[in-house]
Amino acid sequence: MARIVIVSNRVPSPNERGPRAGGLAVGLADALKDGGLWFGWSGEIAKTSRSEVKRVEADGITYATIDLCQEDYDRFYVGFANSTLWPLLHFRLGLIDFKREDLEGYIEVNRTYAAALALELRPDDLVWIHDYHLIPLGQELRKLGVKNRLGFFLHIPFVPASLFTALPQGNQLLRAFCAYDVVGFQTDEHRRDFLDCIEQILGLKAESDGQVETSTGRMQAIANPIGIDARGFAALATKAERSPETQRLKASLVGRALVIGVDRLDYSKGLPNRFDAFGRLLNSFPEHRQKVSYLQIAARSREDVSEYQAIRRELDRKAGNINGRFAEFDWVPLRYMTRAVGRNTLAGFYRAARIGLVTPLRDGMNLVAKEFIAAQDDNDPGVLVLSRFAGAAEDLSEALIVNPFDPDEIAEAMHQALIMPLDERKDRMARLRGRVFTVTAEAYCREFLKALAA
Ligand code: GDG
Repeated sequence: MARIVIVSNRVPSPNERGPRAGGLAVGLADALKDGGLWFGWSGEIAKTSRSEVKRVEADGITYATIDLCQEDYDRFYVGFANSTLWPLLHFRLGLIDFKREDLEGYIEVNRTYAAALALELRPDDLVWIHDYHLIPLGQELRKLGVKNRLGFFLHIPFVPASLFTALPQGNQLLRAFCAYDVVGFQTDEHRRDFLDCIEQILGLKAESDGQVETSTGRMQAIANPIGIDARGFAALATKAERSPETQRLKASLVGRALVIGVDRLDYSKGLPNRFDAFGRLLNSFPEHRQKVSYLQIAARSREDVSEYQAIRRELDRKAGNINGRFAEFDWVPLRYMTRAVGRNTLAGFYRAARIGLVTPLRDGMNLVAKEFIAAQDDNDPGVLVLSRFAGAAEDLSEALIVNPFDPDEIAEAMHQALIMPLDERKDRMARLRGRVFTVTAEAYCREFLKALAA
């Protein structure tokens, strides 16, 4: 069997047990357990220029990492990846802060990664590259003569051609996709938008099965939704129900219904609208006052990017307004924290919640929606309120699907969830669980690697 090589911007440390150790890391590590290689950035900033590749072996997997220097980090990561590509591919043209030197830094870092990775590769390795930081990596590997099967998966959305053309030198980036044998997207909508760009901007013809004849060979675009380790997460949640943290949370609710939101603190996640929606719930449906508590965990991320500082200030203000307006001396309606909590704790909190609020303005998939579902108690499940613009909505139609741009609609869905009879909650959740336990992290890896090996 061919060796699997995974490349991602951040390589998890083999011993990562911290609060962020996520399901995808588990799913991918599983695909590598027969002796694979995981290559990428260490997460460290080197003091001078780029350093050598560092290798650690654990459980049969080789983790090979490289540091970035400060200038690379600023131009590649903070700059082009997170201040141009991230807003562009989340439909937020107004937030793009493009600089030519950032694009140059982005290409240079990909070139450096390619040079280091090429030395690690064996002829029949299957190479699977992840996400928007590394789009040109396949093309840079090809320039070095690498002939291996190369796959790429985009974790975030893709945009229609009319938006993509806003990207300076976008043709160059689109051409970089053509160096891969397989390009994967979370949903069929993202895949279609990508193929439209290929046709309209590059003038190439896409077949109905997503195959594209390029100047150097064939590329196939596939839709392959990511999932979680649903069984593992369900077991974690059942166990965490009795944990001291979950018990403390339940005691603090004194019988009130818990509404939970869990997101990286990111403008794509629709948090201001969600806070507004909660305010409108308390205003328009006063019967729920003092009967619900909304806990929003919004772990800080990308604090070097100015837009992330702005959203944090906005949320601080909105949270203050809601609590100032509605709180009673013995009831704080909104609990808002920007610290990450442990994964076990999170699982127990999801299980204790009556409503899971997942209302991104755009999202590739959204794993929180799937974790919330996996964590529920079949006998007394909560209700998922889900944005129609999360990739997850393509598959999870039994959630209460909302337009995240309309806080009143979110408030109405929360009201509907709070009064929903037990039988309907059970019925909806049983169907949702059927999907989440089928489209798992393991199935995602298997399907992608099958397409790549074909
Ligand atoms: C990208 C795409 C796509 C969050 N806060 C805490 C915590 N988390 C964990 C969640 C979940 C993960 O982080 C977030 O995953 P999402 O899928 O919701 O979102 P992104 O980070 O934006 O991920 C997204 C994903 O890639 C995978 O393809 O679904 O669309 O944007 O696992 O649980 N975990 C812990 N503490 C926290 O405070 N332990």
